[in-house]
Amino acid sequence: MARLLLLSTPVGAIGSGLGGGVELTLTNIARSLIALNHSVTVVAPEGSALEDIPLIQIPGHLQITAQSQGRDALVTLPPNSVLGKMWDYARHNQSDYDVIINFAYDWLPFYLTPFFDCAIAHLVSMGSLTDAMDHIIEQVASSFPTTIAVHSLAQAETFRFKDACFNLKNGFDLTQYQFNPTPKHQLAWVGRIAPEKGLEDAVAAIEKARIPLKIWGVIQDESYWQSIQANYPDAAIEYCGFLPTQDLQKALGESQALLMTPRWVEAFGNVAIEALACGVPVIAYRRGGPAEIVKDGKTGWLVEPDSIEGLVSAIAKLDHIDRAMCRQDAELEYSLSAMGNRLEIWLDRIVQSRNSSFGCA
Ligand code: HBI
Repeated sequence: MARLLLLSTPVGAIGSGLGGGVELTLTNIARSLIALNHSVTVVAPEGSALEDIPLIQIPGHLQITAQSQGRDALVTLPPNSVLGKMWDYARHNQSDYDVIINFAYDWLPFYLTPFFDCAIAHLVSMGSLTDAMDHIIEQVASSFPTTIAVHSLAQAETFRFKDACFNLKNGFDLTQYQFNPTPKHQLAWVGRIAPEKGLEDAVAAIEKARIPLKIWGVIQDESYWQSIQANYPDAAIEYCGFLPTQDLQKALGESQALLMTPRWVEAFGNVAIEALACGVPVIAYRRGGPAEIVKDGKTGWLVEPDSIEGLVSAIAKLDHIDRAMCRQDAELEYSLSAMGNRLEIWLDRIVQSRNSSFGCA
C-alpha cells in the first residue's frame, strides 16, 4: 500500500469543466489507485469537488492555459498563483507520501522535481505545445527516466524524449456508462468548444449528411462558437451544455456515433472511450490518441485528417458497426482495473529506480 498525493491542474477547479479531460482522468486514476488499496489525497484549486476522495482545496489565481500560448511563450505565474501554493503544500507535506503524481501541464512542478525528497511522477496531459515545457519535461525525463507518463504513442511522438514516456493510456469507471443498443437519428460531438477541437468540421459534415448534431461541453471560446453558428446557418446543431458524467453518458448513448475532429494531436480523447462504453461508434480523424483507440471498421471509422468528405462517407457506413463490439472493446483495455494494472507497473518502476538510486548514493 503506497501513500499517494495527486496534484491537479491549476487551470480550473475539478468539476468546473475548465480543466478539460484531466478532471475526469485524475478522478479515475484516484479511484483505480484506491481500488488497489493505496491511500490517495488530492490537491486542487478551491471550488473543486470530488466525492469520497480526500481533497485539499487551495485558494489562488488560476494558471492560463498552455494551449492558448505560442510555442515561444514565456513561463508565467500570476500573482497569488494557485500552482505555487499547491506545490508549497506538497513541499511541506511530502514526508507523509511515497509518490507525488503531478497532473499540471506547467513548468513549475517539473522544475521543482529535483528539489523534492519525495518521488514525483508526471502525467503529461497534452502533446508538445511550447519550447519551455518541452525543455523542462525533457530535463526531468533524462534525470528521472521512469517518471514521465503519457496517454498515447502519438502524444509521445510529439516529444524528443518519446522513448522515456510510459504509455498509461486512460481508464474509466465503466459501471457509470450504460450500453444503449437503440440510438436516435442524431450524432454527437463532445469537448471544450475551442479552435483546437475543430467543431466546425463536424458541423460542416452533418450539414452535408443532413443529420442533427448534439453538442456537449464548455464553451471556452465564445467568438469561435458564434462564428460556427454564423457560417453554418442550415446545420441542424443543438448546444446541450456541459453535463456531469452521469447525464452526459445517458445523452451520448442515444447517438448513432460520436464525431471527433481534433485540429491538434489530441493526447488521448476521453470522450472516445465514454462513447464506446455506451455502445456508440466513433468517427475520428486519423490523428493523435483517438487513432489508437478506434478500431477502423470495428468500433468506428478513422478518417483522413481535416477531410469533411471523409467524415460524410464514414457517417454513411455507420450501420456496418456493431454497437455491442464498442462496449466490449472499452471493457478490454480502458476499465479502471485495466488502467490500475498499468499504474502499478509505472509506479513500481518509479519506486524501484528511486530506491536503487538511493542504494548507489
Ligand atoms: N494549461 N497551463 C496549463 N496547465 C494545465 O494543467 C492544463 C492546461 N491546459 C489544458 C489542461 N491542462 C487540461 O485540459 C488537460 O486535460 C488537457
